Amino acid sequence: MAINRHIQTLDEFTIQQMRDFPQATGELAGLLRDIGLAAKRVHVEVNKAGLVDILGDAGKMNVQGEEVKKLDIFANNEFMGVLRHGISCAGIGSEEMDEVVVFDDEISNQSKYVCLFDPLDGSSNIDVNVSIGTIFSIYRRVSALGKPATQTDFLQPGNQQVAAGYVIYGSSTMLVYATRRGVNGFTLDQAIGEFTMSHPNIICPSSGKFYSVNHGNFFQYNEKVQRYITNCQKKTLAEGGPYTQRYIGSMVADVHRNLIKGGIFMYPGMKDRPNGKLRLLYECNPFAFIVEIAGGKATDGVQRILDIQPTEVHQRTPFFIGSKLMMEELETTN
Ligand code: P6P
Repeated sequence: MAINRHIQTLDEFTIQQMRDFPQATGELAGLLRDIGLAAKRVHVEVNKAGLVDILGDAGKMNVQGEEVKKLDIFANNEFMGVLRHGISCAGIGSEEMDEVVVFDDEISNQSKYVCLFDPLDGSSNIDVNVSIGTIFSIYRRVSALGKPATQTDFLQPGNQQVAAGYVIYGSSTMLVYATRRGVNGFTLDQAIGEFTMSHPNIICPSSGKFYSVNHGNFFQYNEKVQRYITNCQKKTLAEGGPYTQRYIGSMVADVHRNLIKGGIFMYPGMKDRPNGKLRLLYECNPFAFIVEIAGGKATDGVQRILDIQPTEVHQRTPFFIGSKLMMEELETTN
């Protein structure tokens, strides 16, 4: 008998995906459900951040030399906690931790996957109530099962990702994740406390009218990037313009908007920071995977983000991502 489901929850969807692959062990489905659980807990704290003394800097500096706010620490501990106590993850890397954490217990050592997280990206926006997000990346281990995960498991190129996703804590809380089968978005229904399918099979429009870049750094960018930005400002109606410049200062929000409506997001290298600001492993790779599966493109200005061979967990990269035709126009700008 066909079960008539108006709206699928994230858990139901991951289980249905598993049913479509009889050989699946259910570990990936379980891992995604664990991430969904931690995201719900972070959602609760983010939504009351203005009410309790959880705001304000924790006083610590993270590995990036940035002040760490208490919500960053809470989010990091939540995601690490559910994965350490789950059965699907052998260890995690995180923006908030200097080194990767290998769980090294009997169950975790048998787990097939490792995860990388930016537990709360854009946290400098917490105090002014701007949307922030969690970004995650999932790899199949290359090290032997039954033993602890190794650094090599975390330093795989982005084209080896099994799944990647993000949570955006905005006007509503959404979890979007991609596997090679597609990109799907789930909105948190607080009435039942479940992420429910709201954006099935997300496709990134081949072009758009939004370009996202920090204009304050304009004269730090190379001439090619400056020329592309200037061209964006000059787009006529006949050329698909006029374009709108939208830069929220929270990458999850900017890239999410461009994924849904079309557009391009840029965090270029600069004269004093040739590798830019964004991190390859837990910011750029996950979004590059998601946007490519949805039909868009992502590069470092020279090569495909997903083809970069990482050498360290917190390495940075210039980042250009978005609609296919807008990315190709950037690439052909001389
Ligand atoms: P800037 C937030 O700190 C972040 O990592 C991204 O979410 C955001 O896109 C970027 O930095 C903003 O950086 O230098 O333009 O303020």
